[in-house]
Amino acid sequence: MDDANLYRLIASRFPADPSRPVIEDAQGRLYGWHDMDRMSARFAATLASLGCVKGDRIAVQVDKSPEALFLYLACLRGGFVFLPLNTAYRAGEVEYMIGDAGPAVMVASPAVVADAETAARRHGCRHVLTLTAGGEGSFPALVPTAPCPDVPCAADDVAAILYTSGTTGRPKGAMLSHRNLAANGEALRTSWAFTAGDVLLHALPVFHAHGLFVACHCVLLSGARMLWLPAFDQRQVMACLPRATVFMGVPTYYTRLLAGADFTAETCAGVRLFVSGSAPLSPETFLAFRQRTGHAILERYGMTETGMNTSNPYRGERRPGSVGRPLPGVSVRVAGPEGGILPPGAVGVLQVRGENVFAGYWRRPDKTAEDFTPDGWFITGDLARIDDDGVVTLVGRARDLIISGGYNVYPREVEQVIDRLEGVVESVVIGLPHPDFGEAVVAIVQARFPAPAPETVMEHARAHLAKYKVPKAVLFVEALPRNAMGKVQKNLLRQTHAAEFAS
Ligand code: MCA
Ligand code: AMP
Repeated sequence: MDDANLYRLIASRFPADPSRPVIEDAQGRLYGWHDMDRMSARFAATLASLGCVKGDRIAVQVDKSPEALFLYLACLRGGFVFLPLNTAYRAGEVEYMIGDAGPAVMVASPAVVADAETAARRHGCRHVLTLTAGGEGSFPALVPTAPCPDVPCAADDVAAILYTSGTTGRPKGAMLSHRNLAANGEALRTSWAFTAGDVLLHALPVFHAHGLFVACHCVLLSGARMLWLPAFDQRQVMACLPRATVFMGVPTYYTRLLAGADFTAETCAGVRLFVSGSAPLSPETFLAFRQRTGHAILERYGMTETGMNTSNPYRGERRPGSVGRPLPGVSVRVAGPEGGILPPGAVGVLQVRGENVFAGYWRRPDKTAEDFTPDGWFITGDLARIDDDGVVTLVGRARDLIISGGYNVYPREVEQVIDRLEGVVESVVIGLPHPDFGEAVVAIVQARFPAPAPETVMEHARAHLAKYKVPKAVLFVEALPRNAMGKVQKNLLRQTHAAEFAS
């Protein structure tokens, strides 16, 4: 069997001098490629010493650190399945995912380890260990008793499971294979012209596809280097940008940078490429950024299940409001309501095919089957049109989904939580335009007397949901507007309250 382990591919791209830095953290600490190789080997050996074997899931809910990345690479090396969890998830959200995925080991930050232990006990996860933002904790303190496994993998072996919510409100684990990750990483590296001379300013979280795969794989497959910030902080980003050649972010990062009067063309003098994705980049932001800096932000489009599908060109016109053409190896088409394929210019649901498309949802063959056409295309749920020249423009979503600051929020999940609160008759959750987050989560509540205060609704949501899902406003109505079928008219509510966050 050919070894398709993604780590093997990464190792083949190490620079000739492996002492060259691959990561520089916010404290100025340098980590060479050989340090990354040694640390990931040690972590893989630690997991093997704990009894983990190929295919075991390793749940990781930790703050961003170089060690968090090394733990991901350790999972690749050992053939373990990396299962990253957002540190914002609350106990109930984590418990569901742990119960569903059945990890053998969980590595958690000290802030969330108590919840992790409770979930682990209930679901038979054998080991819960800690990893701090400073790279310390009970996991790195373990001394391995086994050698680094360095397990050969088939291309279809699962490398990672990333949970992504569904319209039902229950997250599903998207299984990404070594082939999926390698194919997408290579497509991005070549399309965006990464070389060993690049310095990527990395400010994204590493528990989602954007920060973990899109950003890191471009660097790890090209021998480049990263300036590794713990999170997006406008001041820190401003301070580091002059040393970077590439920056990637969600649209909120760009609007926040533009909000600083001291953010100028000079700040970006050494940058060759700004990439945006995860949420729509408004043409206003694109134009304002170009005017201020001279840079046309390159917008691309993807999903957890597929990695990146389309991208504006590295060389050539980057069209504001469009997400460009399919990446090498990716095919796209648009289907009508009956499933028929539509001609150029018509709006329908975008479908995708290619080596980037995931292997299916973990233990959910029913859901997997629902999301693929009989001839094997993945149904994205995004509404799009493809113009004559092959350029894709997203025009909306067939799914009821809010994207706030690059994070997906499924209204049903939030409604279900709010509806459990005493005094609430029914809630409806919508996304409204927001100057910072693009869209903000808002709850429209019909309550009985005495109605709970908006702050009580938010408090309640905060206790059960990650903070980014908590409504930024709670509005009360006498009755929810319904159509003849009795269905709540969300469009009407969106129109009525469109100016809620107008600045
Ligand atoms: C934090 N809060 C948020 C968000 N983030 N609320 C709504 N939307 C958010 N995205 C909460 C905070 O907990 C806080 O709550 C309050 O809002 C204000 O916090 P603030 O300090 O402004 O937030 P922040 O910590 O600066 O974070 C905002 C952020 C961050 C920098 C935009 O959310 C971020 O880095 N987002 C990137 C998401 C991402 O990587 N997405 C990729 C998904 P309180 O006031 O109550 O304390 S992968 C994907 O989508 C696909 C594959 C793709 O195409 O990339
Ligand atoms: P996720 O489930 O977090 O992987 O989010 C994937 C969704 O993010 C896609 O289905 C799109 O709706 C949205 N998305 C990603 N990139 C873009 C973009 N450039 N413009 C608009 N929406 C995007």
